[in-house]
Amino acid sequence: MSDILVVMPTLNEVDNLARTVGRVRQQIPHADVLIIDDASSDGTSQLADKLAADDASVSVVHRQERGFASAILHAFRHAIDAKTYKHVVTVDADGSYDLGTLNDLLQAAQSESLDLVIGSRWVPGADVRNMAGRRRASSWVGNLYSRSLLGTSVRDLTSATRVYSVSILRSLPLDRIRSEAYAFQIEMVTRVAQAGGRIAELPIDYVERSIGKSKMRMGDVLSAGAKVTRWGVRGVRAKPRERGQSDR
Ligand SMILES: Nc1nc2c(ncn2[C@@H]2O[C@H](COP(=O)(O)OP(=O)(O)OP(=O)(O)O)[C@@H](O)[C@H]2O)c(=O)[nH]1
Ligand SMILES: [Mg+2]
Repeated sequence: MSDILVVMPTLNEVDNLARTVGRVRQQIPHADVLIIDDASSDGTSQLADKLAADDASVSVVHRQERGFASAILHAFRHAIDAKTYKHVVTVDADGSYDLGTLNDLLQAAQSESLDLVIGSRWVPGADVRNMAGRRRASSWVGNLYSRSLLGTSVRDLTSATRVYSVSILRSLPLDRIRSEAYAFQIEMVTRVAQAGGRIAELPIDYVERSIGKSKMRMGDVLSAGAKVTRWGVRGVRAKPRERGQSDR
């Protein structure tokens, strides 16, 4: 059994899933891959079952509920409960992030005992292509705003390509996390930092998805902005908590 779990949430990614699973298997052949599909209507569910039938390291969870964050949280709990995993790698199925450096992220987490390694689009060395001006601006401004308010130096707080140590996940109050989408990614960085986790960013190339539809909406951007503002005003910081200080 592997000590690495790669989680891939899917919602209608039939044209992207097999390629993305292939990329992951190429990069980290010894990892277990967990696809979490929320009743996709385009054949993704059936394709995921086929990929799992053909490869013993791939498994699928079929859920009736919806939610990107709850899919990732499901995998975190699974990794903690299994007791054999040391790292959880999160990847989108849509192929936007270049997974050619996934093994570098994992190696950094393993060799430098990091608790969160972020594949970052906004550090030197990363190449971001095909991203419409408005999206680019909103990612940039959103990151700058969140970074200043939460007091962190992380430059890509919303990247979905990450490696977490299971030991840090175990120390987090996962049941209390209610954010979705971008806010969820920002909250995870904040929680890891508060728990004293060691965080690093490595550059990752990114090409905006060309196949399939994005599930993220303008509402997700606005709700992340509102949440970060609320956290900032309440004094939430992405920094190690002092003794006796509550986590919210
Ligand atoms: N299980 C599950 N997966 C989801 C859900 N919503 C999105 N996903 C998957 O999560 C990943 C990220 O979703 P995207 O729509 O690509 O969101 P994004 O990458 O932030 O936005 P884009 O930049 O527009 O692609 C993809 O693999 C989706 O299929 C959901 O409700 N449940
Ligand atoms: Mg995407």
